[in-house]
Parts: sequence; structure tokens; C-alpha cells
Amino acid sequence: MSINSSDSNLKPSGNCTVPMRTAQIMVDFRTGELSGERVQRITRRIKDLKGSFGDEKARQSLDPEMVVYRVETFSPVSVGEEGGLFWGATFIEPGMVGNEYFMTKGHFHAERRRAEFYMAVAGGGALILMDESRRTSFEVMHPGSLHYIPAHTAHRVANTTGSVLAFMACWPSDAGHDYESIAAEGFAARLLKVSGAPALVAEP
Ligand code: PAN
Ligand code: ZN
Repeated sequence: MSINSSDSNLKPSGNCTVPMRTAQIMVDFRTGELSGERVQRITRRIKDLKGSFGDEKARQSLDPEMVVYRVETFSPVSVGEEGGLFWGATFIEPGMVGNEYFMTKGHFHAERRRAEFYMAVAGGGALILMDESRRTSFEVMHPGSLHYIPAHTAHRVANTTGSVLAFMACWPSDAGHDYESIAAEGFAARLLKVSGAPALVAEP
């Protein structure tokens, strides 16, 4: 029996002796959305993001229930297990807190030696990267852009457009997330709207 990848009507035949399994998860490549029973979902709202944005007064003036971003995750192995991989999709709403774009909390991996891939699917924005010496840079994200996040590098994404920014991610199952370092020290620069355009502005 020959199998080709476009053979979507493939069925086990009477002679087939190997087990056939269907994928547990499906990815919608137009939107990045995951579907399947094992997809886990979290939502981050304005009320969950105290301390993330530079202008705390502006954050408090917004509806605390307003959604800033959602994350869908497929974790085929336990968190912390060595040798596995996780898949995620993140959806950042358009919006601003003062002059700062809606963005993810951002983190270092708890196991600093772990890297990650991001790939933008829809919308546009910026991946902000910061190494352990607090050197900060950003990469523009647009549909199809693939971003390698090296080990020892904090990462956060900001949506700089008027529509949802969706991106996929793949990272090692023993990477873990260190949000505490970012909560304590922040990023060394913020992505702000300056004269109508995004600019990475160093913290004073
Ligand atoms: C991503 C992020 C996701 C949400 O899956 O966890 O985009 O960002 P925060 O975790 O910073 O809130 C990832 O980088 N995983 O390692
Ligand atoms: Zn990460």
C-alpha cells in the first residue's frame, strides 16, 4: 500500500497490520486556532496584568474584564518533563494602555538554556527580546514570519495593529516560565506609540 500526504480518505484495510491513529489536535492555519479535546485555554485580562504596563493609572481606567490576550496550549507530556515539546497559539487583541500596545506578560524560561520558535499567523506586531544583560531588541511580526528565541532570552509580544495578532509557538516541555524576574525588573524597553508609530523606548 502506498500512502501520500494528500490521501485524506485513507482507511485501514483488512490487510493493514499497523495501527492507524488520527491527529489529536488540529491547527487552523488561517487563524492559528487549535481544536481537540486536549487543548488547554487561558485568558489574560486587564485585571490580571497589574505591573506589566508602564502607565498603571491608564490600566486602572480600563474595564478590568477586558481581554488582552488568550493562549491555547497542547501539552502532550507533563510540564517539566525532559525531552518533550509543547505547542501553543496566542491571540492578542488590538488595544492600548496609555501609549503602550497590548502585549503579553513576557518571561524568561525558568530553565534558561531553553529556546523557542514563534510564527506569526495573522495581524502584526513585534517580538521584544531581552538577554540576561538586559540588552533589548525587537523583530517585526507579520503573517508567516518565523522567529527563533534563543536560550537565556526573555520574550514578549505586542500587537501594533488594529486587528488580532495571532502567533504559534513551540517550546521544550522542561523550559518552564519565569514571570517573577520580569515582574521584579521588567523589560529594559517598552514598545510605545510615538508620533503615531511603534518605537522601542528605553526605560529611564
Ligand atoms: C508562549 C507564551 C504566550 C503568552 O506560549 O506563554 O505567548 O505569553 P506569556 O506566557 O508571557 O503570558 C511562550 O513563550 N511559551 O514559552
Ligand atoms: Zn516562552
